[in-house]
Amino acid sequence: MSDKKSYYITTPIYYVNDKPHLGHAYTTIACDTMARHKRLDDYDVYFLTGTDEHGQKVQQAAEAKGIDPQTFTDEVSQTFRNLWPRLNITNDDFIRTTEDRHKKACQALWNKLVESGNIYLDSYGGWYAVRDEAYYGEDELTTNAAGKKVAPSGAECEWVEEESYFFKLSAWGDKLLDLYTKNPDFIQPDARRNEVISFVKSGLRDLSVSRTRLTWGVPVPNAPNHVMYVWIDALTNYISALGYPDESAPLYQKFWPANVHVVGKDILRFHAVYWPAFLMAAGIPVQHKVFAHGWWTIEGQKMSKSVGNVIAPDDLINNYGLDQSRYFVLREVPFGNDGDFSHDQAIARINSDLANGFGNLAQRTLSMIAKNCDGKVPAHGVFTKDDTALLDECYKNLIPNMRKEFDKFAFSRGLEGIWKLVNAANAYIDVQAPWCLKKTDVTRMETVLYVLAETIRCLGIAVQSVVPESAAKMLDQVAVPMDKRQYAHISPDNALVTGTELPAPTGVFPRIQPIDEKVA
Ligand code: ME8
Repeated sequence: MSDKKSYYITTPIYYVNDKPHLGHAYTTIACDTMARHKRLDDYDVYFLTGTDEHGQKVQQAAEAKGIDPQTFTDEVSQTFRNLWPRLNITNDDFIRTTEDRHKKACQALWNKLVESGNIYLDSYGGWYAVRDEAYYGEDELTTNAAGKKVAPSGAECEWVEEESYFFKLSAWGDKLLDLYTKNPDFIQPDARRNEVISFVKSGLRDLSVSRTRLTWGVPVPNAPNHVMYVWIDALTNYISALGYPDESAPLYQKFWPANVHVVGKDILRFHAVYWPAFLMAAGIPVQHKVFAHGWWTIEGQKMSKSVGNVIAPDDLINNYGLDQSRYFVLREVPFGNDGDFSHDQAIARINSDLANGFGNLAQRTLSMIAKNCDGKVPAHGVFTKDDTALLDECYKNLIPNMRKEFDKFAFSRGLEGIWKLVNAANAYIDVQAPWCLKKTDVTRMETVLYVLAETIRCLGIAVQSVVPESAAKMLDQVAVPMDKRQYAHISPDNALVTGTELPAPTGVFPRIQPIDEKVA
């Protein structure tokens, strides 16, 4: 393995009780963007996703379909696995919790927790929400119209009483608070961090970590009638995929502790409280960060099957195009905030930034080069102040500004910055008016087109993590070799070479017609 800096990023592993939708696509696209960004910035990246296949919720979903849980999970897991290439997701591995390598890791972790005195047998009586696969305290619950106890998430709870192994979570409160204090970036965004800190400060109860009423789970070592609580099983995926319990495994050595677990805000508590507590108790280093992003609603409503407004990832691709969808979800809503998906906003954003912004810039420049410069990178004379101002933005500011934002998951702000350069380049072409220079000063026209083509090269490199396919097309059109597409190549040393033959230009970001117009 190389000695480049390492970067390990994970998505949640998704439940297989249902098909993938916009929410799953969103987290995975964001992680993919970060993984690509880091690779372009010369990191060795490991990017993990997968499926969470045990637990009561999955068992019930299989029973409802009348098939055995393994057949059921094989099928649904495959729909996730098939989806990711369609969204151009570059995960390095796909972990399933029903794999032997994973079960082995869970049992090894369990044994460590037993050996360190953190697990004891008792009996459990409490409220459990199957939908959330979570236990709740009486004080957290409300009662709905049907008289059922309801968790803060809206999920109905049932009273569960059984023999159970417990994890001594109550002993880890101070250590967790210490962890958050020493690592102020451990939980991001900051508002979420405060939420977790007050939850921990309010006092932690020991956690029931095994079930006897369920068979669909990882067996607890030496306790044949117990299976592990689905969350201790699920969280372990982050290390089982790296080869744990073999701590000398090359992937484990290189990539653990993870740089970041990216999750939705719904499952922050599991990642920022339970998981680091399990790890500390087992003597395993804790991940560096948890980033909890916000929640999408659809045209102001919660996404739900009963409302019939669930957006399937394929709908996104069919309606807007893949890169357009990736761009929209990352640009429209600051990562961390909740967002509302609106069809009109999607079209407006895609048309203004991609079709009229970047697409138009490339189209105008490249078609002029095709017609007036023999389809080759033009020569350039001495650069004027305006030329240098634009090129300096590319060479000196584009990547540092973007890196500053992307490294904090501030994709929206990072893209806003990149589009300032797109707009500056469009303003430059309007002011320089190469179509007029064509008649008055061909040498100057060539210089202007050179500066624009070079700007397109730099922009194409910069946007690859967000719109990979379109950026590749853009870079092909200015004939950038495949091995010259890293951020480090945005420098005058790698500038376009006069005389290089360019392929015939083709539009990269078409204007999208509103769906009603398409039908009409
Ligand atoms: O919780 N908006 O799996 P899950 C944004 N198996 N993101 C959304 C979303 C929405 N409306 N809906 C879902 C689980 N998500 C566990 C995880 S990890 C060790 C185990 C995304 O299938 C978001 O990332 O319910 C959320 O955290 C995740 O899907 C929940 O997926």
